[in-house]
Amino acid sequence: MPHGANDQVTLLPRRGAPAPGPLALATALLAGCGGAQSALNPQGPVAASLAQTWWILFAGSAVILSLVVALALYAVFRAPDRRGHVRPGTLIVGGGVVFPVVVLSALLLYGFHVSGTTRPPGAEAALRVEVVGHQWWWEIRYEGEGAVTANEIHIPVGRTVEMRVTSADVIHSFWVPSLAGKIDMMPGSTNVQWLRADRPGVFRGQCAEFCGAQHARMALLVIAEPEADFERWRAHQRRDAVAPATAERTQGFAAFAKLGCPECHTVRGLAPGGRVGPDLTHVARRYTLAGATLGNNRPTLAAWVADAPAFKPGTRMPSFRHVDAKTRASLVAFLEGLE
Ligand code: HEC
Ligand SMILES: [Cu+2]
Repeated sequence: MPHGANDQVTLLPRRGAPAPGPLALATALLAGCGGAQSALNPQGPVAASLAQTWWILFAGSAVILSLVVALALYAVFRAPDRRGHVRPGTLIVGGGVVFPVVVLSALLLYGFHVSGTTRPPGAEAALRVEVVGHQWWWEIRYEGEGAVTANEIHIPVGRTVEMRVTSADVIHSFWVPSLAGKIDMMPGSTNVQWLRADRPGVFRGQCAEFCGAQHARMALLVIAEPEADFERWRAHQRRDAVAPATAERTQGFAAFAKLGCPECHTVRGLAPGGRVGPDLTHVARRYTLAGATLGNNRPTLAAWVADAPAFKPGTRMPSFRHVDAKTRASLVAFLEGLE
């Protein structure tokens, strides 16, 4: 794997690193319960009610497991002539019929209640965001706005957001554990999910339906920010790209056109059309590249443009290794100008 790939969230030791001690391992496992991508670290109402369900099921299962283990130990260790007072009939009817009926009915009612809370408070709310799954990145469109981006969803804190999800190719699944449950992205139809972030923060999401070789490198970020910051971001995203301002960037733009990049990528205002790959109009403003698996900075941008398949074997973006270094540098300069 090229250096830097997937360096965002590293729970497992790198190959060749010394084996972690038990303490380090426990810390790593516990860290899995917090952080930017955990269903047990809810940051909004939908995720909170799902997390509560998780804890209730966990506690209930723990109680029932203890009970079963206690009964098994009793059966094994109590002398046969002294366990006569637990009658088999009572055990079968009580433990095999009455108990499950009561517990499962209670869970069913609770389940209805939870699915009620994951529905939106009212249809009025919504900021609508369309998310289209691609192998292996996310296209993000703000309804009626002309704002299109990739792998990075900005939302205002405290506002209900309607995610309308679909797919351009195979089935994917949209999952941002800190904010909501999973929802399938199906080609040819649209599924709707609601979420709200109650706190500002950056939350990581991950494709949750195996979608091909690079499924594991199909992540995204949700950036929840105060309303004013969000509006500023959105106003900026709506704008077209500015024309290249330096000689190098102008060369880079010419190379961009000549090498066929616009067949797959749109740069609004300069090179409209392509939708095979991410919209690059404001690519320089994004935190990450390539499905939130690479930080967005000059070395990673240069490495990606030179040889994308080295990072994501199987990607539709071709390698541009054959292009001379100077032309590639001008391409990177052009992309860096797409603020
Ligand atoms: C045949 C289609 C195709 C062509 C041609 C192509 N790309 Fe791409 N590009 C893609 C796809 C698909 C992705 C998304 C890959 C992924 O993350 O899985 C991508 C991703 C990118 C990204 C990362 C964007 C982000 O936000 O993650 C950049 C930058 C980029 N391409 C630049 C270029 C440049 C510059 C050229 C021309 C030299 C080019 N591409 C040519 C398909 C293409
Ligand atoms: Cu996927």
